[in-house]
Order: sequence, then C-alpha cells, then structure tokens
Amino acid sequence: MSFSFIHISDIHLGRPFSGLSKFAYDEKINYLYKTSVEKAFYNAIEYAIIKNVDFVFIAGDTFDSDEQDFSSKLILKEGLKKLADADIDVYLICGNHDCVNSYNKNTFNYDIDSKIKIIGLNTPKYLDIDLYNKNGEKVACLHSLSFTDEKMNENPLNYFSKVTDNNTFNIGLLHCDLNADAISPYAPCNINELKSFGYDYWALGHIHVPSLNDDTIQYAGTIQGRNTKETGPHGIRYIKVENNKIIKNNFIPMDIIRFEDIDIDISFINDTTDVLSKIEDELYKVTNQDKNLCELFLIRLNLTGYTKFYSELNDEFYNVIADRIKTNSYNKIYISQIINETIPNIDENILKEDEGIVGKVYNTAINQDIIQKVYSETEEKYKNHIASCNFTQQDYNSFAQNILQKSKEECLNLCSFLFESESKED
Ligand SMILES: [Mn+2]
Repeated sequence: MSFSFIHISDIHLGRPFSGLSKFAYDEKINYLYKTSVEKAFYNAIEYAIIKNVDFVFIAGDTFDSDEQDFSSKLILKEGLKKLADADIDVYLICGNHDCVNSYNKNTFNYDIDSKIKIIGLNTPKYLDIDLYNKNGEKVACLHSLSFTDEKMNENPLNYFSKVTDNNTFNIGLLHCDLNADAISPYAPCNINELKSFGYDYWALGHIHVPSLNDDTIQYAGTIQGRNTKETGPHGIRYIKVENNKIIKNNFIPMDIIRFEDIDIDISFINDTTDVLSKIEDELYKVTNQDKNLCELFLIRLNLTGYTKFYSELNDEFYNVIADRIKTNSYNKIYISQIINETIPNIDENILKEDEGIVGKVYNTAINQDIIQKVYSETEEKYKNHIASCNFTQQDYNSFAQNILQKSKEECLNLCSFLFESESKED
C-alpha cells in the first residue's frame, strides 16, 4: 500500500514584500512582487497534480490578514478547485494570520463531504480522520487542529490523541510555535512533546525559514520569501510512503524571487577590477542551481577578508559592481546591498614607521614591556578564575600564547582602520 502527499505552509497570500524601497520604481521588481506568490502557489499545485499525490496538507497562515482581499480569495479558491478536480484531497488548517473566524463563509462554503476540508469551517476545529488513497485503500490517519482565533495560548497538543494502532501511518497537521517558551500566543509546544505522540510525520506551519533537523517533524516554511531575512530556497515538502514507511521526503523549491546573503572573501585579489569576476563566480555557484525556477535573485553581498584597496571600496565602486552584475545576468541578479566587512591589509612596517598618531598608538601597543605588564596584571586579577579552569601547564601556555597573538592581530587590524581613515582625510 502506498500514497504520497505534499506539505505546504505559510503562503501568506496578500502579504507585501518589504525592505527594498531602493527598487521601488523598478518595473521588473514591481511586476514580480505582484505575481510571484501566486505563481509559487500554482507551481506547487501543478507539482501535486503532476506527481499525482493523494493528499495536500496546508499548515496554516494561508492568508496574511484576517481581512482577506478579493484577489487572494480568488487565488486560493482556484488553486483548491484544481486540486479537487485532480481527485486530490485537501486538508487546510487555519493559523494565527488566518484563523477560522476570519474565513469568509460565503466564499469558502464547502459542504462536509467536499474533497476540500478547511478544518474548523466545514469540520470541527480538531479533526481526526482516516485517509484513503486514490485506490480506495485506508492508508493513514490524520490529526489536525485549526486556530479559532488569532491567538492560542494553550498547548495545542491537549487536543491531539496518541497513537493507539501501530499499523497505521499517523500524520499530525499543526500550526505551532516549537521554539517557544510556554508563554507564546502561537500554540506553544516542544519537539519532545510532539515525539511522544508516536506519529510518523508532523506537517507543521508557522516558521518561515525552517531549521529543524528531524525528518519526521517538519516546517515546510513559507512558499515565497517576502523580505531579506527570508533567505535561501522556499517551497514545499513532497513525501511518499510505502507500507507505512517514508521512502521519499524531499524539499522542492517553488519560489520565483529568492533572497540570499553571500559572503565573499576578497583577500587574494590584487587588482580592484578583478573583484567583479570573483563576485560573479561566487554568485553563480548560489544562483545556478535554480536559475530556471527563480526569475529574480536579490542578493546582499558581504565582502570579507584582508584587502589592500580598502579605501577604494566606496559607493561608486559598489554601484558599478551592482550595475554590471545586473547587466551581465540579463537582469536576473540584483544586488540590494554591499556590506564592507573587510579589514585593510597594511604592512606592519608601515605602521611601525608612521610618525603620526596611529604609528604612536601602534608602537605603544606592540611594545613588549607594556604587553607583558598588562598581561601580568590581568593574570593576577583573574588568578582565581584561571585556577578553577584546571589547565595543565601546557594548555595554559598555549592559551596564553593564543591570547597574546590574537590581541596583536586585533591591534594591527584596528590600527590599519585608523591609518586608512587618517590617510583618506589627508
Ligand atoms: Mn503563523
């Protein structure tokens, strides 16, 4: 006996994109901001139909607001209809953004036997139900709960029943705050409590950028990132089960616009004009994989490492780089921000010989006698603490050596920044 399903969550229909006002007048961005969420959602539906899945589970926050706009209602209605027409059973729970009470009962007036179940609307708010695959075989039991109101302070697991029949595949469908301390208003519970129910898969909603390392307890994440914090691929999960065992458990990207933060070390570049190709090499490693799916990558670049042309990294440099990347990628990669986290690479001898204030600071700071004095004073001050660490003499020596080395490096870094900014003013 086999079946398959997809797990979608946090579609947030109607939620605007945020934090990118610098592109406010860009035609391509405006067009994609209007269309990408719908497109990602329809991608997911098409995927479910092509894969001929038996079920689709939607784990809450389908609408962004309890005042559903007409366009969002239409998008969801049409999507659900496509699934039902393809003989796919849909179970949708309501989250804190789209609680049961916010659903328009004229629009979503499915009867109790419909293939589309909005938990709490055409079913009770907690629903235990047997699931039958397309061959009519009983293959699983679903346990699902909706938010009635925008807040749920109680532990949602109070509603759920534990597994009594080990021969059935059990699925939990829940919108909850797993990282929560017990006072979260978004259905607080923890991962050990979930595990104690003995279910085979928990389809969760609420967290947009999932980081759980458990194959059987999963947030699907939002289907389309909406701001620079929602980086990386976004999509759905596709699960295939055979004889009560999960044999496929895959994340499938669906997003049209993708946000990324990329660190690029420019330490070994000796010519400023080579920075562009270095950045492009690194960018393409990240963007190539889903270049056919994503129509736009919005990238925040962090430049790191030691560089001897620190003072040349200015706004003009950033603007030229961003323009070239956009042009060279046929308007597919936009740089939203370049952050300079590099450290000026100044030869130590230049600092030593500098007769200005920076040179004085540096020469004082690296003076062995002064370092030894500061070190001894510090050692004396923290001797009880050091003793309580029970170092061997050898460990202690290497620890001390390490600290001295680190502080010397930090001192060089700091003085290099000072030296650069002083020479800029000259
Ligand atoms: Mn939520």
